[in-house]
Amino acid sequence: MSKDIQEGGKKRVWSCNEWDPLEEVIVGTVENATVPTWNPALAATTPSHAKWFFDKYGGQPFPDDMIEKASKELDNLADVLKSLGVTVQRPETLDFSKEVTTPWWNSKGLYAAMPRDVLMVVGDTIIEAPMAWRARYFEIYAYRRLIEDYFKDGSRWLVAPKATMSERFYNAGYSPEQATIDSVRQFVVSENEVAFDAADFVRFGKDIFVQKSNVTNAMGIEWVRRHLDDDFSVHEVEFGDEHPMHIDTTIVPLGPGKLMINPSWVERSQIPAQFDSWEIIEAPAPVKPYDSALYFSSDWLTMNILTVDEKHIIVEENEEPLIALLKQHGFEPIPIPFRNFYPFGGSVHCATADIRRRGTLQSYFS
Ligand code: DAV
Repeated sequence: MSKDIQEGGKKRVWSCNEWDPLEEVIVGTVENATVPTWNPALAATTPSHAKWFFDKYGGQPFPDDMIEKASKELDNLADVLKSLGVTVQRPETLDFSKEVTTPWWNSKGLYAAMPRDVLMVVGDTIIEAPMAWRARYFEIYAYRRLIEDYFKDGSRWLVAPKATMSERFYNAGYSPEQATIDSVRQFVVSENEVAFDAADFVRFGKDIFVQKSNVTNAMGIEWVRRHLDDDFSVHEVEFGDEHPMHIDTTIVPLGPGKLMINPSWVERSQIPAQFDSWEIIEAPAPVKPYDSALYFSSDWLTMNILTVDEKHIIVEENEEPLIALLKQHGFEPIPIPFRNFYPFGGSVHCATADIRRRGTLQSYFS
């Protein structure tokens, strides 16, 4: 990689980690969000208490009041970011209620609420994730006009191979009740085709950590590894979440040398040796009760924060123990209301995707 590229130069697309000063970001939208129908891929990670929601609304739009309240919070997040000098882009709204037909299956769509899941920027390259839910097969097209603009402005652009998502893509024998057998984690995605969501990766400059999950398999990890420049190393990690999907409520960097961990899923012995000299900070328990049930995620959306720079971190305003902890560690948290977005399956990290952060490509591990 040339020195110019290592330093980002004047590139519009450039982001190497989670904490350098944010300059351009995509904020998702819940417009036209459609509730998926219950299926094995969804059941692998969705809390069982939430099944009634999918039984009642599957195939229909999310209830209007949910959309309305979450939209306001997303618009406010966009405004807060703009007030901090960050350029904010929003995806196009697709008709997610439209059923699509492939040679193997039919499905409606989901939403364009979580750009973090579908694309990631590594250096000057945008990577489109292939995804692992049928309802998300065409989701990336909500971002295509933006990506085409970024490409015209000099970005590199990698599109991972789309799986068929036919029966062979899923493990027919997978059961969420038997997610670990003889100490070996089981997943609903098979190893027959490439699968990954971008949110199973977390970037620390030249080192990128990734977990296998119910949407990310070994082939997916290997695909990313082989397509990145030699400057990058992709390290696989495994933690204690029995039903993993996306790493951004498990380990979350707060800045160079500071890693926040989920104390209920991460044993100290599971933290890779690279972090031996890092300060490990345990996230406080989520603040309950919630205004609404969480249909797609665990409670740990507490940890799903957005670092704006090495000082400022956007957090959900009710998460007071987290806010206090961040202050104790010298950060200046920026609390915003975001609880009405939670039932869509994420918080501010999921709802955004970095396009540009100022800074250079570095190694943060000795
Ligand atoms: O904690 O259930 C949610 C992260 C969504 N991107 C969890 C993972």
